[in-house]
Amino acid sequence: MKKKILVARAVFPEVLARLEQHFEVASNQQDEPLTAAQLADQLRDKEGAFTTGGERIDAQLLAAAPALKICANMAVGYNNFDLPAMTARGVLGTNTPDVLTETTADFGFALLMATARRVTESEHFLRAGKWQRWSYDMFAGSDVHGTTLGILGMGRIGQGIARRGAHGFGMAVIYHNRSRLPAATEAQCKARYVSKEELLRTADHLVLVLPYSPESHHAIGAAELALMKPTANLINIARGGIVDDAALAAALRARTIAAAGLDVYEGEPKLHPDLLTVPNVVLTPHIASSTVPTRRAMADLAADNLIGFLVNGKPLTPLNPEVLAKGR
Ligand code: 8YV
Repeated sequence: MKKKILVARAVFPEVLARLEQHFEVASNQQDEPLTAAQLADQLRDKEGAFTTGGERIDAQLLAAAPALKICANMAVGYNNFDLPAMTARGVLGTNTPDVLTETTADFGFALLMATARRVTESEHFLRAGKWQRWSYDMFAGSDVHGTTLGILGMGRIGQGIARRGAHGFGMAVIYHNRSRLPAATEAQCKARYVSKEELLRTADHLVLVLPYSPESHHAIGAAELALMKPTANLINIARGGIVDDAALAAALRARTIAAAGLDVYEGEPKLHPDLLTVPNVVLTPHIASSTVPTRRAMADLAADNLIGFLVNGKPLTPLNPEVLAKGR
């Protein structure tokens, strides 16, 4: 008898077909996000769940899903998982590291450059039919090459952005992280470790790539923004909630920083209304990992985790391997 799983959001049909070879699959190909109550109801008799960052897995949901053994997230971030609660109930969590690193670093750089060079603001101007003549300071932005790139959160994606900045654009790279990187990694990235305060005060372009946790909630708020240079740009490809979006919108409006590039938002897909009216911000809808090959690789890895664990007993990228040690 095939085990039952839920695929909580729409996914590539090829990946769904592969899962159907191994499991009895309930899928949400119509892609209506499930409420917490609908998710709990759907998971009542399931052993596995294919989730995305939008599905919250917490103690309340787990209590309603007694058969659940694994939640395979199609994301590297897993702040939608209450991992201690999952571990307490013997439920394995898996994520999709590595397969999205370079693609996401590419996008971090794309957003940095679009922000510095005012790409979307100038396109809106053009589309609105406002371009009448050339002028010497038209959409004059910030340089990227030869400036100082600051990175907050120096994991795999942060290192990818550092390499691009240092080797491709001759940027001086500084970073702050919970722990300092080994000297060899710092050398590869040409990155220098600094305090958070020095990072904020010195960076011309500050890129946020740290995971969301209660400790990183509003890591960038009014006080931190006040330390940044008035010419600096802030890029957030990490998670909504790391930046206090109201404080950021105020800083952008007052031009105490030059501009921001945002891919993630507090309470997304809703945005703080002020972010929609300030001109000096580039806004994208959480697409940093979204290339066809990378999203496919993420979906494949999430599927491989389900098959690996529920069929063969061996998940590829477990987040709480202590569950495996318990022999469940
Ligand atoms: C996903 C992400 O698109 O991997 C992550 O952590 O933020 C994105 O790549 C998103 O989480 C949907 O699952």
